[in-house]
Amino acid sequence: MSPSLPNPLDLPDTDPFALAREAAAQIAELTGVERHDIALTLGSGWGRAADLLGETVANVPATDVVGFGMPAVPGHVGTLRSILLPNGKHALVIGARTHYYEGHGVRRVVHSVRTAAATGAKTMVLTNGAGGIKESWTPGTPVLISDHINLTFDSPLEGATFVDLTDLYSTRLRELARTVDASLDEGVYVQFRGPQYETPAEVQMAKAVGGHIVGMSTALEAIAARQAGMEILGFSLITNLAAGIQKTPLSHAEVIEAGKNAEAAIGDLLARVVATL
Ligand code: 8IG
Repeated sequence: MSPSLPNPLDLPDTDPFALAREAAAQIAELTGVERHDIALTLGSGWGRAADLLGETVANVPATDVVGFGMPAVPGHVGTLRSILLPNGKHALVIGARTHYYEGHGVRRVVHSVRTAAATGAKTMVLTNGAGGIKESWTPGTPVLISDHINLTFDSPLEGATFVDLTDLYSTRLRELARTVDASLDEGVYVQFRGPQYETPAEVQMAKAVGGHIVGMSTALEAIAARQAGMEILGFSLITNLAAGIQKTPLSHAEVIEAGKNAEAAIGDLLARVVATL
């Protein structure tokens, strides 16, 4: 898509589900893979996993697919990668996440998830880098997401669309993940709007309402994935302790560094988990 054209998702008459089906048809055309079985969104620190999952069949710049915007970080075009898993299934790896804090609205945030569903994917693996509230989690610890609290107070659902969110982060898939690594801890993910990190008081609030992980993604995507009928597996890489839990200020550089150090281990973990799905 040319950067000079408006994103159709920003136009009031666009049906986001019809656009997701259009995007899925383009992915089938561009990758030569008719249907995908599993989709993964790889967040901060998780990128290495793509190389370990299986054989890359095609790697398409996300901007070639309708509804996917230009990257937030210029020069870093996200890709949609089709991977043939050792078990013969096809995985779609989404390396182009639109964050809520970019301010383009929720339709853009969840377009990749809706597109993944339209490619045929029945399982959605959502990963992110995040801050930890539990002091036992040292930077570099991967944890399962057991539930979420959506502090954006926004929603991908439009109109009177009443969607049940019980067991949103599938107990079945968490149990499967623990067959690969029995030591995996889990926690409740709290999505803040961002892009600023929390104040220490906000972290205490998140803790008081039952949160264990703080981040800026995933919850809105999980709601859209559930609406689309997918089964969801969520992983956070704890790259830092949340503000005020750790005694030093948070820095993006520190977060990137922790992600890099953990990359090989969590990539291997994720590849092994995906092999069981
Ligand atoms: I990486 O501490 C990462 N992302 N909101 N808070 C929030 N998002 C994050 C954090 C954090 N670390």
